[in-house]
Amino acid sequence: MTAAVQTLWAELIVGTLVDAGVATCVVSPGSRSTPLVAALAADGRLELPTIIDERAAAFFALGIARATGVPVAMVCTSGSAAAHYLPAIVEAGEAGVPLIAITANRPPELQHCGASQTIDQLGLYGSFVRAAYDLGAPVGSALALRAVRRTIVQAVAMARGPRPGPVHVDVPLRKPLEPASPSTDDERGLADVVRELRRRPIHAHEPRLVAAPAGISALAAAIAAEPRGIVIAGAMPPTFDGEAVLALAARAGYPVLAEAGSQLRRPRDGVVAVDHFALVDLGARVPDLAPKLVLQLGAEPVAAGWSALASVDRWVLADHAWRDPDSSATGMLVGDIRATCERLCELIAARDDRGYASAWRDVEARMAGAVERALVAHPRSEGAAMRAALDVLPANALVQIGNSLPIRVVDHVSRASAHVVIAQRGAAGIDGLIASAAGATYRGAPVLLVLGDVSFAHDLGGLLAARAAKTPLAILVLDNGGGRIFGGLPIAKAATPTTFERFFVTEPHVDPVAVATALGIRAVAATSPAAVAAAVADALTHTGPTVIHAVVSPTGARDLRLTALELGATHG
Ligand SMILES: Cc1ncc(C[n+]2csc(CCOP(=O)(O)OP(=O)(O)O)c2C)c(N)n1
Ligand SMILES: [Mg+2]
Repeated sequence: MTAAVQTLWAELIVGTLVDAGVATCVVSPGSRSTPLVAALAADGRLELPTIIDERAAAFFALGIARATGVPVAMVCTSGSAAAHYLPAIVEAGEAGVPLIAITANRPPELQHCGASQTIDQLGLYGSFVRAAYDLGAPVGSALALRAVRRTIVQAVAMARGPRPGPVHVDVPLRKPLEPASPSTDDERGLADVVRELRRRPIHAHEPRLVAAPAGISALAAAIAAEPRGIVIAGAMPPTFDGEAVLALAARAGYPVLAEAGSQLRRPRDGVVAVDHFALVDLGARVPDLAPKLVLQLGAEPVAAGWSALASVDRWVLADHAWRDPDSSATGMLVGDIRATCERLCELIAARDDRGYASAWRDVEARMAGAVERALVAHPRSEGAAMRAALDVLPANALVQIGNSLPIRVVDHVSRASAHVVIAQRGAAGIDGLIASAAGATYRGAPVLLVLGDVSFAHDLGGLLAARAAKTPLAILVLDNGGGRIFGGLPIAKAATPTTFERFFVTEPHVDPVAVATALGIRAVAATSPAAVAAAVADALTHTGPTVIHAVVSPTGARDLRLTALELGATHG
């Protein structure tokens, strides 16, 4: 192996990434990765955001890949740098987001001997990656170069499907790390091999999972026989096209109980949209509504009440992984959901009897009205601030909703709209939300991120990464003085107030405006829903991040919910 061979090796890795469809590579600094970074810079065709902290870099890459559906590569140096990719890889693995983690490594002769910045990187990401490839140290042979190209093509294909997700490519590299040109006949011959390989087109179309026809027929028969059916949808990827699901619901006469993150919360002819199902007792309270058949898709709904459906005949439409956290599904159709729904539409007749859906329409109208009045009653709630922000968004904006209370509140207050809503429901962490929302700006539209104050404090490193946002990014911090979701858990009463505040609420005592300002990021405090609306509207006129700090009541989310339930129950 010579420096020139290693340079060709790196050029081929990078060139093949591009040839296989990768458009962006998030780079973090380091020395061992020099050949890769030099090749990335020389190639010139990839977008190369640079983010210092690998944890934020990986979340940034996750945000791009999740919002665009296109695999994103990321490159870092060896050692603990590579370990910082793990949280985003966990989310990508659970949520099915295509990422290619390329970690530079020391060559075999420097392993297991105390060499600096050297750890065992093989298998670092465990079962969270779809595949892990060890490229081995560069070798000057035509077969080895063909294998490099094949491995990178394979890695990108594995990231795309049939079960999209992260992959790991470990790349041992030797000193000297700086690029060198071929100077011997052998090296020039290998350069010809690389050129020839690059000339050959790649046809590596990833396989797609399609649900078994027998399963689809069985479900079609069940739908045809049962007028009292519903569609219930948790979070789906922002690239999901829900038209086929809505068309099926329209044909079957089934109401659609859609979470904001399902991409199904938009008006469609013939569909009864039940956006407030989180406020409806899906169990015994409203017998008129009790379904006999449930079609479920997406991540587990955040509304705890959905498990009241456990005893009902329930079919899960799962894109690529088994989804039945209650272990009570009667049917599981794993495969492309759109294709499944299109086929179901062909197999069933349009239903005339719409009585069951009308009962839901009435309940939905009542709960929607109750929420409007509750919002007026609680202007200092998370919901009022969030509603104000959502209402000023242009139609093409993306909305990313943080976990904990925001992901629950959004179901109460978001109106049917064309907005794509991004939720981080793979591992449902409060981590990396700022960095991943900044990545989502790569879809080319403005982004609104709504997150809690603890979540904001958790991703202060992500705030640095947010400076790489390509479009306006409004970061709305709902500051209710700590992790207020825990106030709704039994521990809130079981622990002493001091213990509860210290170990659960963990108020960060961070001033988001001061922190953002110190980083050179625009920031403003908003003390009312009207101020939030004005701040978000203004933020969307500036490329890059703006932090908006909204102090809300520590009991706001609970107050809003209880008032809405009360009004919905009594003012029919
Ligand atoms: C990475 C990670 N660490 C810890 C948790 C556990 N957790 C869930 S909610 C929460 C508090 C979030 O507080 P905040 O962002 O202020 O939202 P709020 O509950 O006030 O809406 C914590 C620590 C988690 N989900 N993910
Ligand atoms: Mg909070």
